[in-house]
Amino acid sequence: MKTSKRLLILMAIALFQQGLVKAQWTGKREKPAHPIEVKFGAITKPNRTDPAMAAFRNYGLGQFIHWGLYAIPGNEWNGVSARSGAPASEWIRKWEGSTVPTNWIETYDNLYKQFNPKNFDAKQWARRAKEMGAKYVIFTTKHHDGFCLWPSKYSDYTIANSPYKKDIVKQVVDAYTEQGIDVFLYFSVEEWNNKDYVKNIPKTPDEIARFDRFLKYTRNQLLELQTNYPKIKGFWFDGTWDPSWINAYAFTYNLEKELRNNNPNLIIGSRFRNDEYESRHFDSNGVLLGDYEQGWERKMPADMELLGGNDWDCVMTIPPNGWGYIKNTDGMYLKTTNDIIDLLMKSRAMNGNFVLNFGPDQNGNMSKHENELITALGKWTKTNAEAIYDVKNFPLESKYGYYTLSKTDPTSLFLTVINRPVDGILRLTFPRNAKLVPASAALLDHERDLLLKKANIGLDRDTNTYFDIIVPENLKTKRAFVIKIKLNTPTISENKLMDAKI
Ligand code: FHN
Repeated sequence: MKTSKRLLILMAIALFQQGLVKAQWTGKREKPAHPIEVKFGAITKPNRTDPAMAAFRNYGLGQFIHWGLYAIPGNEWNGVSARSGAPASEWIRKWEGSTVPTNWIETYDNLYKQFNPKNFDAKQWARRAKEMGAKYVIFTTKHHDGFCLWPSKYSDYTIANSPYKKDIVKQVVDAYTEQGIDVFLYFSVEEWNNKDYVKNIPKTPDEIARFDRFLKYTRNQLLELQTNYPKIKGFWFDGTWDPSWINAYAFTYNLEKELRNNNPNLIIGSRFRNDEYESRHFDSNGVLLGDYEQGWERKMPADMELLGGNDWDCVMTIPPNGWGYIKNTDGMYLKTTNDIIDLLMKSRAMNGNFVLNFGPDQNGNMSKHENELITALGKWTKTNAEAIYDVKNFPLESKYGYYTLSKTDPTSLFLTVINRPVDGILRLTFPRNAKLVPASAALLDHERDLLLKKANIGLDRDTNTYFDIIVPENLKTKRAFVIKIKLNTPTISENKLMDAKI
């Protein structure tokens, strides 16, 4: 390598190590030509092959639930909206500006005295999640406000001290597990109202002592969750961005090891910790820190290249933002069933899971829109299950929608049609030298066979070959539909034809 290029790389590493250049959350990781020594890097190997991770890869659809004290205000207080003052509904404690109510933080921190969700029925939630087609749930045990939905013996700010009293986390874990839905516990490290929490790197003896207590407290709570709820499949960490936590890399490394030793099948995403150079999600050599990439939040990777072959999931809100309950959604765009189907199948086509968030109200009810989505999505996922679960990426793209390929039968290809062509002809483009090409097609919903013809559009020096699937004119669609395409080896006559000399 030329000296100047080497110099540039060394300078970049030096800036990175000094924290002057920070890695982005998501995006393509270039593996450096000269990896640096990383002591607190990844603990597990990328693309784990054990049954727990194999199950993760097949989940397809997940449900996220954000539930806590923020459900009581529902993004407003005494009729005044927090929209212009709080970053999101579950962040309402951080309400600032001209609209914030007097003594707001005190009011918020006392909301636990009224948390008594009279309609909460974990079994009903779980039944509905199953109906929707979710195979895993991520449930907030504790969000940034620090309120614990389980009776933690390490805090007084818990459900045990609310009028409701009963352990909500236990009910969720049991009910979802009973429905065959795997449970992941969301856990925010950052705590806004914990006196021991220090945001910046602790410097004074007092800060050092406080943050040390906070780290012990965090460890205790995580071990407590593991002990109380042994059925959980993983943790979904959040609030791990503050300099104090980033600086505690040796502690977090050991804690991850401990959690994994307690349960070798445990799944932890890339948000839990960073390496000794402040590199989050990926270590300084671009290696994923955790079992799957966990940075795709309210955004979807544009293409497979960005994913670098890592496992991943995308978590998504129904409104543009706001994970907790929002009483008044007037004027907000709420994603529709068709939007969700599009995002779900886009994720599946790129080997990822799609996780849809729900924010129940203070009584434990889902909103009308959420309920409608569950029902409509459930209908769709039931009909099209073959295209959603147990599938993987197929290395061709389609302008009509998304391909997914069965993992168990490499001759079963699915095309989710999002964009129905005006002329009713879905023209599939395959490379001329493809070993397997479309041989027959059928609609998944009606199991109706569709006409499939070979097309020859005679482009000069064309390296592709074309197959037309005819969509019947009388097929009424208000949602995307899936075509199951059976693949087979090309017939000899086709090859001959395509090879004909002129
Ligand atoms: O700040 C939180 C936010 O409230 C929400 O919990 C999301 C869910 O992915 N995570 C954080 C932002 O990254």
